[in-house]
Amino acid sequence: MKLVVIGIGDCGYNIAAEFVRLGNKARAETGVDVLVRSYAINDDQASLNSLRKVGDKLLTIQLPAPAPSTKKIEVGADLMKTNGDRIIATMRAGEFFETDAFLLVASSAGCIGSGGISILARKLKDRYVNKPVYALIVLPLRAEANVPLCIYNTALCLKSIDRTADAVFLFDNEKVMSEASIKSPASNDAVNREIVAPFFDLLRASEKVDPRFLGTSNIGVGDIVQTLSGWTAIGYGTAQIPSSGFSLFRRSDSFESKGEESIKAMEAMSAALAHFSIECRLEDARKALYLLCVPSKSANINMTRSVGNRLRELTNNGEVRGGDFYGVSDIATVTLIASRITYLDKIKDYYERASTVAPEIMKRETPSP
Ligand SMILES: Nc1nc2c(ncn2[C@@H]2O[C@H](COP(=O)(O)OP(=O)(O)OP(=O)(O)O)[C@@H](O)[C@H]2O)c(=O)[nH]1
Ligand SMILES: [Mg+2]
Repeated sequence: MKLVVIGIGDCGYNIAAEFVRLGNKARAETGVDVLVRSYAINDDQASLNSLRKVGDKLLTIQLPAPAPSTKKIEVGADLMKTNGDRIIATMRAGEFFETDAFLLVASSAGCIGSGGISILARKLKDRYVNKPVYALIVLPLRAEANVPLCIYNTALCLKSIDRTADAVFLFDNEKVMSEASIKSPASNDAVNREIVAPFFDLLRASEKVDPRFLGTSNIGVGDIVQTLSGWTAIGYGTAQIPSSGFSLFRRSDSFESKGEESIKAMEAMSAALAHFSIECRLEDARKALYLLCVPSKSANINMTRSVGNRLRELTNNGEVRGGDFYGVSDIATVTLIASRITYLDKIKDYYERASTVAPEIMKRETPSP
């Protein structure tokens, strides 16, 4: 799948840059292009300048800085209403022909990104009616999550992007950080690497890869598009496959070794389930997708079936798509997507708390007569 990634605000532009690195890795390892272009949109010229070294797949677009009065989401939305058409005009529309989908990225708690993302998503949807527009939203850390403005911006951002984008990938900063054992929130780069990592196999497997990498049942761009809808979580996990030179008497095609390798696929699946980008219950997901990547010498059709059957069980017979492809290292990797999730504790909590803090925010922001 070929993406145009558009990052808005600080968090958005950092992740847009990380997608460039992911695109470079996909080209180097599999010879496929999964990133058409990344755009980084921000009001801070200095930070945009610092992205120049990322390479020419990343283009930066500057927004005028809003008046420093407030960081309310409405300010970011107004800024994008005024500048959105100019931003789209500066993009290389000729490249959108080969693009399968747009992926817009922002944090929910800030102002520029959280306010701008739904406005830009709407403009892109109106202009490119047949292209899916997906969003990737980063939810705040626990330490920030009690700040009234942060709750207010997050709830409004979620409400508006849910109405606009075809699917919304949710990433809980707190969950990503703690599961990757990232010590400090200052290490945004490490968090951002964790955020883009689950997209690697997914994007490259759905491209026309070298036949060496083709598995027993391949997924295509259509499978991803058919799966993605509404609130979406993504995760991936790995398991080391014992090398076949391990024992003199072990044959890699023996019944025992195939059984052992299937166990490794299930182990990678368990790791993926534990590393979803947001806490969710799979029985609340109406759609799901799995992708298994194993070295070709270890592959067998039962592995893929086992992963698919388990996902069907967990989603209560939800609409499940999936497939496999071959990697080069002795590792089994499982990528999982849970989509059209009907209930998420985190979202319910933000919506409830926003109704409590909204009057206070309004009062604070209304100029006295
Ligand atoms: N994962 C991740 N989170 C980030 C990053 N930068 C900021 N955040 C989170 O994003 C939120 C703040 O939003 P920003 O993206 O900085 O805000 P903005 O869109 O630039 O808007 P302003 O408030 O006007 O600066 C906080 O919850 C931060 O923890 C990043 O590079 N990666
Ligand atoms: Mg900012």
